[in-house]
Amino acid sequence: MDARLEAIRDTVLARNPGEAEFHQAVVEVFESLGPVHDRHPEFLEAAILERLCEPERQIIFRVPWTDDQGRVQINRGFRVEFNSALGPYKGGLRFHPSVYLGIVKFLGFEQIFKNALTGMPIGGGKGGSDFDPRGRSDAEVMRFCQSFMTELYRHIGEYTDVPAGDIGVGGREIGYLFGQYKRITNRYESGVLTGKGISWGGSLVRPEATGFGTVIFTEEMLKTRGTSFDGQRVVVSGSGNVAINAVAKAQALGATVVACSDSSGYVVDEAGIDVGLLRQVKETERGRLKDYSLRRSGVSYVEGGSVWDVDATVALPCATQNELDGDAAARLVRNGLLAIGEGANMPSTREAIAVFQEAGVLFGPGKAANAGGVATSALEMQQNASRDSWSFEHTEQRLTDIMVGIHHRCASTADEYGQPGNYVLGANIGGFVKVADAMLAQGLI
Ligand code: NDP
Ligand code: 2IT
Repeated sequence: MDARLEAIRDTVLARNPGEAEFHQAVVEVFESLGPVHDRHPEFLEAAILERLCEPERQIIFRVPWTDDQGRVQINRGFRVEFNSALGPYKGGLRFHPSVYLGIVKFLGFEQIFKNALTGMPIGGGKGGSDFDPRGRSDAEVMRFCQSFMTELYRHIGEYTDVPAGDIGVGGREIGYLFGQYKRITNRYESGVLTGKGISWGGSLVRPEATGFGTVIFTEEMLKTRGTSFDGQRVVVSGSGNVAINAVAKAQALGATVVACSDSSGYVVDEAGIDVGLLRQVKETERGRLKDYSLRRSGVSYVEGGSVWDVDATVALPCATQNELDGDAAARLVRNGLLAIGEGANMPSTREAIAVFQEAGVLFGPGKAANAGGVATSALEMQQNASRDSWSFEHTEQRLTDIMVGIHHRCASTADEYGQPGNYVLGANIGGFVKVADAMLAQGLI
């Protein structure tokens, strides 16, 4: 890494102790940015990197609520408003017991560059809570969401900060959050949240958008090698919103998805995952993946273990950060992997990325490959602002155009900087330059 950037990196890491995931995300971006600073010394003079790594605002709050037994429960809520150079802060809320400041900051930092790559007018932010929705009743989830919004509402707004979903936050939670925001503010401000229900301001294709977009981006990568999803053998990790829709789109393009997972284990279904059954088990019944294997013949379920033991030509990690390490990457490469598209945020460790890149595997990093979700959130904001709603076909075409555009931006930036095919470099530089230019233009703030 460039010595000037090393010094800035060391200061950032020392200023933010104990935030391993944030450190990882920062280091990965810094490793790409040396050549940009050779061309643009003005970015260094204006301390763009130092400013980018310090969130504009960080909010941490108590979330008190009562469970179904009447016991008082206390969780911690977060919203990190990272960067508003390109638009209002935009990014999801994650409800998972592992959530702490380091995770919210890594996600918010990545979001800045991802959102820039979409070409839409959105800044970067992220939030969430260490609340665990698993095993909670709808009434408990509602009381938690109402309490969470009772603090959050004063910090957000359609021109300020626009949250959406992430792990543990889907249509049900966005509904409860929106209801409470409306009740407190007495305003039907549709553009304050995205991922809303279709009858009350949501956008068609938003539920599918992240998984669909990941597959569209990966298809563009495959095209550069003269191939496509048609006939590929695919493994997907996770079985939530992103994973299910990635499975659906990959199979629609002619691939066979032979495995997917949850945090308890994975299924292998050589005939190809039955998306209808998967949706029924995971979305409608909120069940476990094991139930899928019990309801379909020819399916094996492996408790624990790693889904990356299953050989594949295309891998789509769609669960969580650092779920794919160097050993798993080496195994996938030995088993004939051609391409990997990250549906999740930072699912591959730095060691895994190095293995993929050395092996010449097509590697689409999350901040590019999974940008379809937030891009379609921006389309939802557009529809809300014009009090309009678009057809599925029109919205999906917009999503496709955006993903093809992101692929082009990453590929052409990698070419421009003399590293063709390096999508990590292309995504980091492509996103960074856009934000840095806007920050320079807006002065020292
Ligand atoms: P969901 O909550 O719908 O699903 C998450 C899935 O990942 C579940 O199968 C879950 O298994 C599994 N999972 C979560 N945490 C862990 C863990 N610590 N270890 C093992 N498995 C885990 O979330 P999404 O599908 O929305 O999000 C998945 C990923 O995609 C995340 O990285 C998110 O940041 C990213 N993403 C999401 C976007 C969106 O629009 N929703 C947009 C862009 C990126 P289990 O049920 O057992 O917990
Ligand atoms: O990581 C992400 O991009 C998301 N969770 C989606 C954010 C959004 O605002 O739609």
